Amino acid sequence: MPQPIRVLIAKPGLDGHDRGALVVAKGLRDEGMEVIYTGLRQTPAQIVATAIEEDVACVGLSSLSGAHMSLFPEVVKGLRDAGADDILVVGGGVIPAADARALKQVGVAEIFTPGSTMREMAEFIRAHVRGREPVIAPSTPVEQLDHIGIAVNDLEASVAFYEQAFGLKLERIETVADQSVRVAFLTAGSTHLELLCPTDERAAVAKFLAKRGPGLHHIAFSVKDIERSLAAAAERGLALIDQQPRLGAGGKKIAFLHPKSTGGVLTEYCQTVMEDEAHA
Ligand code: CMX
Repeated sequence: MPQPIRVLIAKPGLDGHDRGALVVAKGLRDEGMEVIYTGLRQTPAQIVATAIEEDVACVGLSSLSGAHMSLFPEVVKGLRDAGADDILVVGGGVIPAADARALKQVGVAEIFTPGSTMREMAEFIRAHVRGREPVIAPSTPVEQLDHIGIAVNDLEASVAFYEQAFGLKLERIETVADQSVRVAFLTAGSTHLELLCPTDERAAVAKFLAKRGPGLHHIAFSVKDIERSLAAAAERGLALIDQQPRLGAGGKKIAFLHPKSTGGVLTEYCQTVMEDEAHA
């Protein structure tokens, strides 16, 4: 497993405001990085020492005091003098473009000004940390188990079974033309069962029923950004059945991962499509 990137967020100098630095620390953590925060009013020498001691791959300097032109280069020089110039240094704050250009010339890899997104910062760091193992972008964590798919031969009879045996409530029945199935969704606490019945003998579910008989067919995780989750899954070596999302039940975007790469369990990602996106 690739290790997460370790980042030191540091506040050099006398600047007493760290809200921005804390937001960046949290944002990079959400991007899967391990973030250490120095606290306020650090000297460049303290930052260099902490970066080396904590074995970070990147130092993110934040300054709002206007002293970035002296403090940032001191950190770069300190790392170089200590033989740790493989540590990537980036900076952020209210920094004029001319200063940013000058800082880049002395070894600050990038300057992020207000308006830069967390994604931009994280992607820059991932792409530029040096001398380490290649780093794979983390998957966005799944939101929740959206449903469990169960292949059935008779949809109505199976709905009645789950209603009677377990008191589940039928939410809706619909046909998913793209997958050649009729599906019934039953609410089961905070998740759902999706009963799947083929409408066509060439359907994936028909093949499954013929080979294995009725039973557990797949699990589905809801995700925030399905394209990104697919890209991250592919990067991790998981086999994608769908390279691009398709239209699934409930008008959601769906995509499947092959069971041979997910421990024998056919796994689906699904993403609710926003109203405005659906009508675009
Ligand atoms: N869970 C676990 N393993 C499965 C599986 C499933 N649901 N379906 C097939 N497999 C296994 C088979 O047992 C077989 O394993 P062995 O090689 O060890 O025998 C292997 O996968 C290949 O199976 P296959 O019968 O030859 O079937 P295909 O390779 O043609 O297709 C799969 C398998 C998963 C790629 C195909 O079913 C698929 O594309 N599924 C995704 C789409 C889908 O299932 N849609 C229905 C649901 C739609 C919805 O929820 O709306």
